[in-house]
Amino acid sequence: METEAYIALGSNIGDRELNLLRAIAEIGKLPGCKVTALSSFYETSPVGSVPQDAFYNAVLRLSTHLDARSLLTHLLRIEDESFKRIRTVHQGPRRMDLDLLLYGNEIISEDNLIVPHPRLTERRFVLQPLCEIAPELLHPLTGTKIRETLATLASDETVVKL
Ligand code: PH2
Ligand code: MG
Ligand code: MG
Repeated sequence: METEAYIALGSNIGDRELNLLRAIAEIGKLPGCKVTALSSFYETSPVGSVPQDAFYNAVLRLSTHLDARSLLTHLLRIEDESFKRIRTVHQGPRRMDLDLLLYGNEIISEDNLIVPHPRLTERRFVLQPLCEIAPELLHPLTGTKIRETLATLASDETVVKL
């Protein structure tokens, strides 16, 4: 069965644009996967308690035959192998962060696999690119459209379309 999944990409170390482009290419090569939509790239102010450089963020839609757990395993492998991610500072700087935002309408709550992504509705750096490619998409838990969630979001993040 084919499922539409949404993945958030983020990078704030090295050549951020090139990192995003490489990650998109890698995701598109995963078995049984096809990238069917891609947002613009955005430069975004860092969110959270760790002081760090600005990010490039984007969101893509993937049509996939992989189940959610296998897809997540592949995403973490790309972070580790292709971008040599070292997990030191929690929520700290990284060459590539790949987060599974949505997997069809599924609601999953397992170790290291929570879908929809719990912070999806709070972060402009995710909602804005997601809204660009899926404004009418309904959040599986709240039933709210992405564009409505974005319109009512109170957040002082700077998110600039590149
Ligand atoms: N990722 C984080 C923490 N803070 N801020 C921005 N702007 N973009 C991110 O991708 C991001 C962040 C941890 O995953
Ligand atoms: Mg993240
Ligand atoms: Mg992550």
